[in-house]
Amino acid sequence: MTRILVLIVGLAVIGFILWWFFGNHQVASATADVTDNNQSVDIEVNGGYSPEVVTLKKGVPATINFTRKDASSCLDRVVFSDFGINKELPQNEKQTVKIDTNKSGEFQWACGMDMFHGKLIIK
Ligand SMILES: [Cu+2]
Repeated sequence: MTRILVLIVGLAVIGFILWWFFGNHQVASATADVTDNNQSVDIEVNGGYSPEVVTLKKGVPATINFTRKDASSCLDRVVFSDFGINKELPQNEKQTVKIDTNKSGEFQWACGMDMFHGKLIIK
């Protein structure tokens, strides 16, 4: 009886450890809402990007709306190097970035210092 109890507690502890290390690290991702011939996604910038992974539909003009809540200057620019975009993000203001979706693939975006990253998936 005691052995079964120990086994159950042991499994519970292992489960908790697995959940702690792996369960919490899910990356927030979003797929753009497509309306007519346009798709858009809102991203909150606060100690990083939320969502951090954005999926866009190929060939549909896309806009990504960044709103920076974070006061630090670290995140005050957003850079899409593959698209030649480097835009200022004024605090608490919605800033729209237009993305050319004619080419499929995975593209990174980053803060002005290349410290925080997000990923764009066009397919
Ligand atoms: Cu930075």
